[in-house]
Amino acid sequence: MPEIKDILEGSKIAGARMIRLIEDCDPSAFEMLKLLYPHSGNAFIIGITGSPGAGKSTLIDALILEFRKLDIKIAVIAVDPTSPISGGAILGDRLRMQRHATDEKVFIRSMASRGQKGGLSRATKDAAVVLDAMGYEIIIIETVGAGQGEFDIATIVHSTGIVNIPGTGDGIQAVKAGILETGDVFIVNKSDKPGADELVHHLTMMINMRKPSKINSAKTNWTAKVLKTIARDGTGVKELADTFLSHFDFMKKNSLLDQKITEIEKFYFKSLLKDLTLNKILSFMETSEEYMKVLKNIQSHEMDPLSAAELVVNKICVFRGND
Ligand SMILES: Nc1nc2c(ncn2[C@@H]2O[C@H](COP(=O)(O)OP(=O)(O)OP(=O)(O)O)[C@@H](O)[C@H]2O)c(=O)[nH]1
Ligand SMILES: [Mg+2]
Repeated sequence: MPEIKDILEGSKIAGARMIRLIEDCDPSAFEMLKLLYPHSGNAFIIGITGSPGAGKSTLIDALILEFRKLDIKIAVIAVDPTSPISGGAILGDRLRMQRHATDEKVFIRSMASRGQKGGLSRATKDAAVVLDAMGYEIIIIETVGAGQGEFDIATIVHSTGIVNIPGTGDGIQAVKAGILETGDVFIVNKSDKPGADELVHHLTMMINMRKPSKINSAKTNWTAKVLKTIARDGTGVKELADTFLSHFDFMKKNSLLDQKITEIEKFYFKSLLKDLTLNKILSFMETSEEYMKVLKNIQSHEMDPLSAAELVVNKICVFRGND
């Protein structure tokens, strides 16, 4: 069992063990997270997302190099929401960033979904809390896809970078998947390939057509940036690192960061509520005679399942609101 003290002192072994407990949905992780939480809240969390093979890991590897030049302590979590068991992609992620493994101020960890009960986004957020409490100043989360399925990276990070590649119709897909709204930085990677300038142009046009946020005035709205990179040789990666840092500064100066943090915490709190409520309901179902009675009534069509579900929920949940 990892010690809280060791995690707070930044022990990589203790941190890795703690993340393992989170992955395994170990109940002790929950108790430890309670103690770690007050020590978190200092890191800048970046999400890097994009289609499989877009070059996300190669790009993050190059980003680590740039952030290290600024002596920033950096951690990376590569998330694999698709495969239930850590597969080839994760191994690839690890290999691509291997050269940083011996750097004391770099921490790289892969996370597989392994049928997370609480959803992958919560487990990833939990892991980010651990890394934050360990003292990492920047945390990068790599994940495939954006705005798709249950795992929306933008709900748990401060800044979202979306990796696109030329010649794949990525620009059009971005519009379809609705990710234009969530991206803060659009990266046209593999710009050594034909069609990069067209994609930059296309994305810029799309971003200019984005509706300004209702909450902020146009002046305090961040205009998403479009950058060209060649992750393989590091071209454009310094500019990318600078753009993320300036986005962070911009958010801080315009009170957007507090707003973003509130959104993230609200999402985290809601997903915790959902999980805890579900657990309560499930354990009630396993033990209650009343549940068996309700089940029989449904089977015999004396009661419809909708009313039965309402009955169970109302019995268990003391607080009831409109949300
Ligand atoms: N030509 C070219 N190839 C690149 C560039 N960046 C990455 N690649 C190559 O693209 C392939 C996939 O790179 P990864 O970094 O593993 O891509 P990924 O998006 O992390 O992939 P998954 O995690 O599997 O979704 C590798 O063979 C890289 O060498 C680039 O800028 N130009
Ligand atoms: Mg990868």
